[in-house]
Amino acid sequence: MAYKDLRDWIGTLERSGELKRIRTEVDPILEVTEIADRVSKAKDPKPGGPALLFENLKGHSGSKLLINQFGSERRMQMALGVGSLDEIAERIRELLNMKSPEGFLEKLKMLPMLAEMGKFFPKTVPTGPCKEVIKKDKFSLLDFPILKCWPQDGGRFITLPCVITRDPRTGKRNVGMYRMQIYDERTTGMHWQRQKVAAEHYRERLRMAALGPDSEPLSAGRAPLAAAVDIMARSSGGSMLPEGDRPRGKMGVAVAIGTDPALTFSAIVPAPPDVEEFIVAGFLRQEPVELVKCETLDLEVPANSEIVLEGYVELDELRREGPFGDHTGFYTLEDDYPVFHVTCITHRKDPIYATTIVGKPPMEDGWMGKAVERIFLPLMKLTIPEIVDVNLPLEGVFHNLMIVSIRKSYPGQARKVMHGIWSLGQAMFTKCIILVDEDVNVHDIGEVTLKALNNIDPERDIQFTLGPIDSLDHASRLPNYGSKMGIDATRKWSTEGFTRPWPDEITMDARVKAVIDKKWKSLGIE
Ligand SMILES: Cc1cc2nc3c(=O)[nH]c(=O)nc-3n(C[C@H](O)[C@H](O)[C@H](O)COP(=O)(O)O)c2cc1C
Ligand SMILES: [Mn+2]
Repeated sequence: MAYKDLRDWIGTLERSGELKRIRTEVDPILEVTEIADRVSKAKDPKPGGPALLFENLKGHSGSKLLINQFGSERRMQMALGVGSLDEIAERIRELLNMKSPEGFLEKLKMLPMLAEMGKFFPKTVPTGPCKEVIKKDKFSLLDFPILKCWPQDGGRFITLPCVITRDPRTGKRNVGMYRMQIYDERTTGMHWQRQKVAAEHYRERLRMAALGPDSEPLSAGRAPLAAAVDIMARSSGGSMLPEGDRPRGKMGVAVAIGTDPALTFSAIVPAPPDVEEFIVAGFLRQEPVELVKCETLDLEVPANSEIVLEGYVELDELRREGPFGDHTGFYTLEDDYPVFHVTCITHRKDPIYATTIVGKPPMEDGWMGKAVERIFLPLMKLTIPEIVDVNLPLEGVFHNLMIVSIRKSYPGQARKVMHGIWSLGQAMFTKCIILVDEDVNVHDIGEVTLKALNNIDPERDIQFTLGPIDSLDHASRLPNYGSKMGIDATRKWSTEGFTRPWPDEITMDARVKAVIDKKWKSLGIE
C-alpha cells in the first residue's frame, strides 16, 4: 500500500519498531550527524539502526527532524512496500516482457495491467497539505533545523531535497536530488552536477536566452555555434564571454522536502532524462502522485510535501559551493554552481524537516543506491542482455566500483560490456568495472577476489579509457574528466589469443562427499 505522506510513513516505521524519537536537546550543527553516523554504523541487533525523529533541536524549539528513514535494507523495502527489492525488478520485467496480444481473450487479459499503468501518472489536485501555511513576504530558510553535517563543511546544507525543474523544450518535469548550501535566509547553492538532468534544463534556458527561439544569436556578430559552445562552457564555469555579454534570464525551480518515501527515492533514481520521476514514483507506489500548482511558478509540487521552496535560478550567476563532507568519505572541493533564490515558502503546520547525512559508508544513501542497483538490473539487461548480475559494493560509493557477471558467448564480449556500461546514463561515471563469468557470485567479494585476480594477466586484461568522471572524484587529472578502468576477469578463450590450457577449479568428487557425509558424525569433530 502506498504511504499517503511522510507522516503516514513515520507512523508505519514507529509501529514496526523502526523509529526512535529523540527528546534530548540536540544541535543541528554537527551533533545530529554524530548520532546518525553512529546509528548508521550499528551492526547489532539491527544493521543500520532505527530511523530517528529529533523533537528537541537546539535553536529551533518546536521543530522536528527526520533522518535515516532509508537506512537499512529492511526500511528501504518498507519504503517501497515490498518484501524484497527484486519484486520491483520482477514488475519491471513483466512490463518489458509484454507481448502483443493475439485475439480477444489475450487482449482482455491485458486490461488489468493497463488499468494498473493508469496509476503511474500524476494527477493535479486543487490543493493539499503543503499549502497549510503560505509565506510570500516574511520567511527565512534559517527557521528550519538545517544541518551543518561535518566540521569542514562550507555551511549548512539541505541534503534530501526533491528539486523540480521543467525542460523548456518538451515541458516535461524532472525531479532530482541535488544538495543545497544555505548562503543566507533566502539564497542557497544549487548543486546539480553538469551531467544531471536539471543542469541540462538550465543549459537549454541559457541556449534560448543567448540564441533566441530561432537559434539566432541575440548579441550581434556572434556565430550561433560559437555562442552555443560558450554557453556549455559557461555552465561548467568556463565562459570566455565578457561579463556584460552573457545571457540573462531566470529559470523557475521548486523544491519539495519531506514527501512520501517513494517520491523522495524517485529523486535519486537515474531515470532517462525524458522520464518524469513523478511517473517512476507512481509506478513504485502503485498510486498516482498528487500534485498541486506552485504559488509563484509554472511548476507543480507533491501535494503531500512537508515543505516547499519556490524560487528561481539566475542564468547569469554562479557562486562558490562547498566544501561538503560527501559520500566518498572525503570532503568534495569547492566549485562554482548556480544560485537558488527563494521567493515563497509553503509548508504544513508544524512541518517535519526530512534530511540525511552522507560520509564514510555504510550510510543511509548506500541503501538507496542498493535499491537502484536491484531495480535497474532488468533495465540494464534491456540494452546489455548478456549481463547476469551486478554488485555496487557500498565502499565503492556508487561510481568507483561495479562488479558485473556476464554470459559470455563470443570473443571480446567483456570489453563490449564495459563500454556499454560506460555509455549507460549515470553508469558512465563508473571508475572501475570488474567483469566476471556467470558462475561467479558478484555479491560474494571473497569469491570475486579469488576468481578475478586468479584469472587476469593485468597487462592484457585491463582496459583503460578516458571520459566523464563524477564531479565528486578528487583524484582525476581534471575535475569531471579522467580515466576509467575495466578488468576483464572472464575466462580467456583460444579465440581471444589464449593458447595455454585453462585449469579446472578444485572440487571434490560427489562420491567421496557422500561417503564422508555418512562417516561425519562418527568422527566426533562436531
Ligand atoms: C543524499 C543524496 C544527495 C545527492 N546529492 C547530489 C548533489 O548534490 N548533486 C548531484 O548532482 N547529485 C546528487 N545526488 C545524486 C542524484 O540525486 C542522482 O544522480 C539523480 O539520479 C539525479 O537525478 P537526475 O537524473 O534527474 O538528474 C545525490 C543523491 C543522494 C542519495
Ligand atoms: Mn531525472
